[in-house]
Amino acid sequence: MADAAVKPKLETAPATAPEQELTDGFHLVIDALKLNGVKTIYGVPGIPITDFGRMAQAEGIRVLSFRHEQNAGYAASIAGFLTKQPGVCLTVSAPGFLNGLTALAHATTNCFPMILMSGSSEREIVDLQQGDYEEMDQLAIAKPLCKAAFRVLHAADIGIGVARAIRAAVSGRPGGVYLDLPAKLFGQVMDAAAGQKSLVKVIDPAPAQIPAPAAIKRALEVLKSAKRPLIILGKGAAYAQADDAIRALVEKTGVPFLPMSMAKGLLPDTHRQCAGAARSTVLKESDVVMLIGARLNWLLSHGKGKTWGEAPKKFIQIDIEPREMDSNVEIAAPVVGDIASCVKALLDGLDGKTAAPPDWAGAVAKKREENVAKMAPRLMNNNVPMDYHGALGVLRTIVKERPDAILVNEGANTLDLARGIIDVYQPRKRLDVGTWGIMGIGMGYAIAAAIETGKPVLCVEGDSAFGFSGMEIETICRYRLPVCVVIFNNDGIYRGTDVNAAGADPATTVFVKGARYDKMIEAFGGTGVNATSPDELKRAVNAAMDSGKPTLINAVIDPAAGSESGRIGNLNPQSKLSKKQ
Ligand SMILES: Cc1ncc(C[n+]2csc(CCOP(=O)(O)OP(=O)(O)O)c2C)c(N)n1
Ligand SMILES: [Mg+2]
Repeated sequence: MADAAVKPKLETAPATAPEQELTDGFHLVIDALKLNGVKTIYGVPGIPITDFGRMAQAEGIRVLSFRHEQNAGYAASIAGFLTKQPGVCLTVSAPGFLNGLTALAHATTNCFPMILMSGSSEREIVDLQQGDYEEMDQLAIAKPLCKAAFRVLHAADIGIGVARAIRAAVSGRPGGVYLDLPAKLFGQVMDAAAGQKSLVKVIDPAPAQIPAPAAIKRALEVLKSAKRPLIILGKGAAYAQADDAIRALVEKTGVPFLPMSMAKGLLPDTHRQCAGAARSTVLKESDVVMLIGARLNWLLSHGKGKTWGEAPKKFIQIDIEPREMDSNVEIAAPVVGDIASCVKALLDGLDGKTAAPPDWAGAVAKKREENVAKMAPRLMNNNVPMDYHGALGVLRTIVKERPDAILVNEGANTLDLARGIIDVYQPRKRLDVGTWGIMGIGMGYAIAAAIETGKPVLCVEGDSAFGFSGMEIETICRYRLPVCVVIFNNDGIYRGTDVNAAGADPATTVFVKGARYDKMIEAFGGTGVNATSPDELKRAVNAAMDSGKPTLINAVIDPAAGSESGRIGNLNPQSKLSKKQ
């Protein structure tokens, strides 16, 4: 069966040319992907792509089968972030496609290069709406949710279709691309040599975009005029893999830097210029802010309002997308180009007078040290039941001792507190909910992080967050991945203490009390541990990281310890009528 699927059926060659070697749509897609360096596909099999998955595997592409397409899609999206090459997700028609679509939209929002390749039903039937198996006009639905969408109808166009998808995903501002592959395409047969010739190797898929010298000069002048400068590093800066140049720019200027969540580790959080623990001070008091691959979206309060204080500010913004400039506030010095080229040009233009005034750098460092010292005793508490600080204090030490491990993090309190408490020491080691604050990235990210980097992965998950992708622990066990999942089990969303005063149903935010998530992984041969104290947690995580075996630790957290929506409770709409007592 598998053999029959792997080989193109030569007997279908026309009788007039029995010696002619043929290829088909299946193989042309595989060859096009391989030609362009795609090594891994994340997906879920089914009609019409089951044989495609088998053949791709047989041809040496790693095809990872998930339990739900959304998780495969998140895996592909983060593979794109980690590698700067489009992560590929493969889905079946209509329902599978829709399941993958959230991840495609997520990739686009987060500027991760990804290609969602989906099988689709017969065009003739879909377009006449005659009720085909899994009928859906997928291309039309995908279009508004991604950066680009393409459909290939002829085998001879597969090479161009794949090339367009790759280039669209990675060039300029990266994003999600949809590639529609109708069922009939896979079976189309053509001359093998002509097929081979039709393939396209994408040359220089993400061309450097060099900033204008005048833009660099303007940016340096604004920076030089600063009394209280600040650099904000976004995940675009992490994506750029311009780590040495960024570090050199920060260190040569002496400017305090604030890493956004997934930019943590570009320079270690323990770096003397890191203003992570003095965030509110630097946002309020800075007078010149240089944004490197960071957008002034909700995560930075749109660059205005209370968070940013009274002092007038000038922004320098480095971004590859010109339309990002002035999106929320005026940008005094827009620098449009790819981050590596822009940062290098700025470095070349530094003249020694661009350093941050020492009194400002000193004041920021002092504030940071005060805040770190204030937090320290809370992180050492050995309370039972555990609170977030006690449990995260343990994980903080473990990550310090294992700086090359990748940290995946989602939840509300579990996210916000872990982001602040767990220091990151190397670039691209912290992967989290991103721009949308999306729940469900956990297991997909963990799987892709392990596959793409070969490094051990530590997932710090709220119990609700984990539930969105929990079934993928089977996938983790099946592929024997070095993933340790720690579930902060506080019996619910934000807290486990809510009561429904009006009836017998549980409150909307609570789960089964005392649930034992650790038992889930045992069903698949993984290691489950129930940890009730920081000491137990520490032992269990260290054992998991040493062994590299799939492990799930149920960390029992005080159900009363969290707060509503973690750190972003202010975003909940309030009405005078419904205001909480
Ligand atoms: C896809 C999606 N659905 C729903 C939400 C709303 N939401 C935000 S945080 C959260 C779960 C928080 O609970 P948990 O993960 O247990 O973290 P805790 O605060 O309890 O530590 C939910 C459901 C979301 N962000 N994304
Ligand atoms: Mg919870």
